Amino acid sequence: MKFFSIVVVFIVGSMYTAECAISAWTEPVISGADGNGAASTSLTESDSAGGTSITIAATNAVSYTIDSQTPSTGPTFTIANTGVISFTGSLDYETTTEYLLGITATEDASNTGSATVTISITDANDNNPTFASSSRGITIKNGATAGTSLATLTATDADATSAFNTISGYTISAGNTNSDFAVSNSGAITVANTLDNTVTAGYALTLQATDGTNTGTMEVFVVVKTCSSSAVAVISSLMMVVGAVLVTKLL
Ligand SMILES: [Ca+2]
Ligand SMILES: [Ca+2]
Repeated sequence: MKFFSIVVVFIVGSMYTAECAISAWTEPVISGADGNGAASTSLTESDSAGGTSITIAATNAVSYTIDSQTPSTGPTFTIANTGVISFTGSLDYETTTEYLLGITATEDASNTGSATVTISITDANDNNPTFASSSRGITIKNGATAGTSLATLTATDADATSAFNTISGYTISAGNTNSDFAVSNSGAITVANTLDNTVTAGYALTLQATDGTNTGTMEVFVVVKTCSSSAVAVISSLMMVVGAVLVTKLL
């Protein structure tokens, strides 16, 4: 009768080995980029399938199988008879932060051993800042002076850790004719120069948010209207701005 101890950290060296051809798992070996000789290791969610080598070893084992994967969703882990673990699919820290693999090592039909390998997933900056909507139209009074508020538009970031999800700043990356608008690091857009719709009647601002590495954008269509402008005229002006942008992009 054979008996193997299954523990997260494989402390099995001297236990229940007398009858076993597979005397025990060796000091579990996890080699490769993440190798540290322990029964747990980590992958970064940006690691590509097949790009990372995790190897375990059991004394006298000639084959290995993965009997269980928890959770079973997401990538599928496989193990070769050499003990090399790989996966297909992709990792996503925002979905799953840890996988437990129940692994059996086999020498022959009557000599097996099992263990659990814990694979922790670490976060990567794989999500861009995003705004609630891709575009927005805003009207502002003709003659508005510097400092007048236009709008505050903020972005969010789906990465799980603050190192990767903090919006560090906003910029107006396009469409800011004459630098007539400014944006703060909190997404507050203000007038920078007195607006004159006889000079510039509308703007198509590209507002950009960054997490320090990745960026996300939205379009802000601004119509500078006089007080007497009718609703129809304002909408017409807004349509002209949007149309002009679309034509520009198509060209
Ligand atoms: Ca991010
Ligand atoms: Ca992430």
